[in-house]
Amino acid sequence: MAYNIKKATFAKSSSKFTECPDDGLPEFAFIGRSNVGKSSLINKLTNKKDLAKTSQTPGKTQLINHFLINEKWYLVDLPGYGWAKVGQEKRMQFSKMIRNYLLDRENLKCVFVLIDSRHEPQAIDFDFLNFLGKKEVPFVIIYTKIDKSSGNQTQKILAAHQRELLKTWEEAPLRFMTSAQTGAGCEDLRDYMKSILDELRENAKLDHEKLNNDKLDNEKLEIDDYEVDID
Ligand SMILES: Nc1nc2c(ncn2[C@@H]2O[C@H](COP(=O)(O)OP(=O)(O)OP(=O)(O)O)[C@@H](O)[C@H]2O)c(=O)[nH]1
Ligand SMILES: [Mg+2]
Repeated sequence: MAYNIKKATFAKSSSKFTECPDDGLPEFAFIGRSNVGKSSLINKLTNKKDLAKTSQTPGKTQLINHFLINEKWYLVDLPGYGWAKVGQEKRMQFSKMIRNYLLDRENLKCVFVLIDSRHEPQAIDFDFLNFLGKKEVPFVIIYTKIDKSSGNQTQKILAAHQRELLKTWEEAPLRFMTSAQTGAGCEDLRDYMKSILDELRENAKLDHEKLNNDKLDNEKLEIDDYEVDID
């Protein structure tokens, strides 16, 4: 049965990763170029039109925004990345805030990298994927706005992306096709998040059992606190 998001509420906006919620709940972060549709997709996934602020003007989301889902985990809306001109060179730029968040946030379970399904492969997205790969940050790719092109056109663009991905990756990363307009792909995405949360719960259980088997002292059984309950 499809996994439902029954409750979604705004939790907190943070300007530093150290200000993010410290309750240890698992989370998934949405990142991608400005205007790619991060905030819109969060709203569609949660069926709440105005949960995350959206805008036609790029750069709307400036802070790290946490939304609490079913009171057990978070969706995180991040600012978009872009190019910055450094001297003569153009360099990929994302703030120290995002970098620290991506590299040091322990309860970040998967990064969703959003890419506009209408565009040929862009260096900035691939640079970002390579950065995540090098740093071993788990991620999947989410293509957005598939309602805006024909199926054929989207397939052509996707094939070009696939070729580009296979230049770097032995296997292409997991990919989802979505639309925040029609809701396409949202069910798959929610199910995917649930599968990660289930796995976390299983692992927490196994850790707990192992601790018991090892007859470690009671203090260590505080692992109970970590148990992930998502229903
Ligand atoms: N047709 C269509 N429009 C979309 C879709 N997703 C987003 N949009 C539109 O694209 C624009 C940008 O959407 P946002 O969700 O604000 O984009 P963002 O990635 O959060 O942008 P920043 O916060 O500025 O980085 C808005 O005008 C949305 O209505 C989609 O799936 N289909
Ligand atoms: Mg946004």
